[in-house]
Amino acid sequence: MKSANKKKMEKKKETKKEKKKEKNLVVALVHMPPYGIQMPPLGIACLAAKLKEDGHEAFAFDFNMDYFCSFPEKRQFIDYNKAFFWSDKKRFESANLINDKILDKWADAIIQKNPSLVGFSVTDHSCIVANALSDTLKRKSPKLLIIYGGPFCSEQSLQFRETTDSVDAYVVGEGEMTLSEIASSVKKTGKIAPAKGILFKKNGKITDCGVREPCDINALPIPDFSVLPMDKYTRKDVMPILMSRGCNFHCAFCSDYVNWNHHRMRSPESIISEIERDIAIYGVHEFHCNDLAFDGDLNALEALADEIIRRDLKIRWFGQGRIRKDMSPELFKKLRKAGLYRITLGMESASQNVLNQMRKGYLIKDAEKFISDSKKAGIITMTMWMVGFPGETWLDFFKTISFIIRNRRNIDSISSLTKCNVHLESDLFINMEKYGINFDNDGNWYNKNLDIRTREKRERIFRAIVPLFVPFRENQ
Ligand code: B12
Ligand code: SF4
Repeated sequence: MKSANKKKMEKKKETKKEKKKEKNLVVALVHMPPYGIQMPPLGIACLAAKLKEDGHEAFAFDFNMDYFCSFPEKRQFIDYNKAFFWSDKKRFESANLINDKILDKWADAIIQKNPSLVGFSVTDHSCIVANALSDTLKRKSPKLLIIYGGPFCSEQSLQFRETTDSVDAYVVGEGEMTLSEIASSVKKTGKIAPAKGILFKKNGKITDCGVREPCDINALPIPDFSVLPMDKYTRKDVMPILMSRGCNFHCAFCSDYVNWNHHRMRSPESIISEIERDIAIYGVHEFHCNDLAFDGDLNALEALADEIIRRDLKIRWFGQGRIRKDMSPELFKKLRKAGLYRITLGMESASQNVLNQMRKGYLIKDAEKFISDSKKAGIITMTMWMVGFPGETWLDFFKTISFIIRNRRNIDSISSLTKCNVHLESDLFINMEKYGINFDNDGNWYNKNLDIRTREKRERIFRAIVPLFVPFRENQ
């Protein structure tokens, strides 16, 4: 009798197991502060779309937005200019940005959805708070599998930044295909199997599972924003979009090109289907192109412009471009007709000496022509600048100021001014000796020509002189 019961019980267990196997995987995607609150996070929408395409259930938690809505007195800290409070442990703690009550609330909200896998989208600024929430989650639900993806994730980050063993795996670069493989392995085995694009770190030991090849971006589903609290984002008239991924340049200070691979533009059909969906569902006619450089492939860009014009889509769009010698005045005009109304250019410096060291890949005269043609086509031209690149002298610095003054009629605004930082993964970091870079006790880099005080001084002078000629419009 006993053994018959045992058999019955075992059978029941087996069928339960089988059923669980068939059931879709529930995945929670988590976005952490600090981030922009104007538009939904595009990365989460891309990942949710892929998970749903694979038949899984995806939930998203935008805790940046929750923070913004729940703590009006702390809103200033998710502002662009205060983001550094989150990445510096001392400042993070002294400003009392997070406490156990908030972490408990967020962890409980996730656990309530009963996910098997939790994927955090993490930047260098959000890693401290993401680690704290991961620890809370693992304490409350030890079996939960936690992964990180996003700009924070690289082998160098895991080597040089504080991490927690609560995280089971890190996904490097484009996440859709790697997440898809992780979800399928968790569904089948309950574990994260090694796959390209994954880094594991346990007890201080990092295991690299290999580099994933770039995604075929036309094969990806269009981003799914329905998982996000769309009514909460402050700009209801604009949606983020990626027209392309990657960049073919290797600027010495940049780390973005490393994980995004070479430039690939989506087909006009794919981009337009997303635009039409956003017009139909969200009623928007303006698009923020989040590409590293939307003008990475001029033939593909022209094909897109032709199609937008042919379909008479009444849209406006803007994004970040690169100075290109081969951009013709005619193409500028066509792009304007197709809705491009604003371009942001990472100019950084206007000393040829510095541009060459930065590996920007263009001449000053090309930059002058580019901004002049852009302006003539009626496109608003915004510029981003950087002071204190390792080889920059005072003469180089003043050449930049003089360029801006000389070209003030073609530069509508300064959209950002930064002091040169040495980012992990960048050539400046990898080849530190080449640039003579050392670090002081506060973590600031210096070489024989430049230290933090000189960089700060250049920034002050720039901010004092340039607005007399060209307005600053940062964080736009
Ligand atoms: C647009 C943008 C913004 C917008 C955001 C608006 C919006 N809601 O869309 C604004 C202007 C607000 C912004 C602000 C900031 N930004 Co910003 N921003 C970007 C930019 C240009 C595009 C982001 C994007 O949409 N990418 C496209 C999506 C699809 O990519 P993604 O989110 O990275 O997701 C993919 C992968 O990373 C991965 N992935 C991401 N999350 C996860 C999670 C899991 C589980 C998995 C598996 C995979 C995965 O898969 C996704 C799909 O392939 C990036 C540069 C870049 N090209 O990525 C910088 C970038 C993200 N920003 C950055 C920074 C530093 C900031 C600021 C802190 C600026 C500052 N003050 O210094 C502030 C944040 C604070 C604030 N309050 O604003 C850095 C982060 C650096 C780092 N290593 O962490 C970046 C990378 C630029 C850079 N190199 O400096 N930003
Ligand atoms: S700074 Fe811009 S152009 Fe240069 S490598 Fe990075 S993404 Fe490309």
